[in-house]
Amino acid sequence: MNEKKNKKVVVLATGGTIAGWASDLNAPHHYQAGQIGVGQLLEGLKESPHGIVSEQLAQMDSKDADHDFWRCLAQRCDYWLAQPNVIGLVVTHGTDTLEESAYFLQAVLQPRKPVVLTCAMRAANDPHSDGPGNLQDALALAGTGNAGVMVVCASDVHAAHEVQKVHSLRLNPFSSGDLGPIGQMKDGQFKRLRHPTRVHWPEPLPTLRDLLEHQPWPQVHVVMSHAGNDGSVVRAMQALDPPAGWVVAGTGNGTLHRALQEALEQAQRQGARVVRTSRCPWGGVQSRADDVFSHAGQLTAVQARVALMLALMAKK
Ligand code: DAS
Repeated sequence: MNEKKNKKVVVLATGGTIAGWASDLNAPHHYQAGQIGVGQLLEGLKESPHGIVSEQLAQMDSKDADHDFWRCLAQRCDYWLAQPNVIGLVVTHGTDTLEESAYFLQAVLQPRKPVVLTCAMRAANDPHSDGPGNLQDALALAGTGNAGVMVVCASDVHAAHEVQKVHSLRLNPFSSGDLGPIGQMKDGQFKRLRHPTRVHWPEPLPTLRDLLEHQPWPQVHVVMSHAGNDGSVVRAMQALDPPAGWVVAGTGNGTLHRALQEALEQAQRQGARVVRTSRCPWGGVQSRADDVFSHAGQLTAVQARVALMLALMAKK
């Protein structure tokens, strides 16, 4: 076997639209996510210069991702990344929580090899499916040696800590904001457009062992500030089943309705961590003189939820 084929790219399949199946091709947007196996996903792709190993980790609609799924995903990524002949990983994933899984994997693994998440917005048997092209790009990107967790979709390459799903229907639903993607895939080649912004971890990070020792993982809820928010959701949860933490997606520069502010200050007095973010997709939040909560800087609310949950599991 030639030297290149000794080098492996490992494909970890988890479901999503890329594995989706439309029962009626006259209405391909009516499909079930997570229906076909990783072997079928890989059929019909161009010959890869590297060997390919594949594992079916899950078959789910990623809206249902949970902490057990993340525990399994982190363990299997960690295992394969440690194999000397593995040069990179591809994770096929639903688009809906892909940004959360990407941020989580970057925080926990900080890999020195490529870990590429990819997806599709059309089902596998849709005549215009985008899955095969995205998967082909992901396999190529996983072989480039670019360290870190990345997302590839519609030829755009994003850094894990910069990407968000910003459109519910578009074939290219992801964005890295004003700076744009870090690169593009063209004919199997990675064309870098820029380097990612420096990753800032606002909280201490746990080791994988810390994560695996925690069962269950601490619950961190997200609440959004909006007109008329009277803080009742926070007060109800604090009375019923108080979480370890709250992330609040505030208006503008992370400002909160005063009733919500009062409810969260009470929650903080009761022992919950509270982190302030903005509900605006970009710009993040800056610290303010009257801050009573910590803030998550440039992180989105869902990224801040991951960061806070991980911090609560980090060994002091
Ligand atoms: N519901 C979506 C998911 O699995 C389907 C997709 O876009 O992948 O996240």
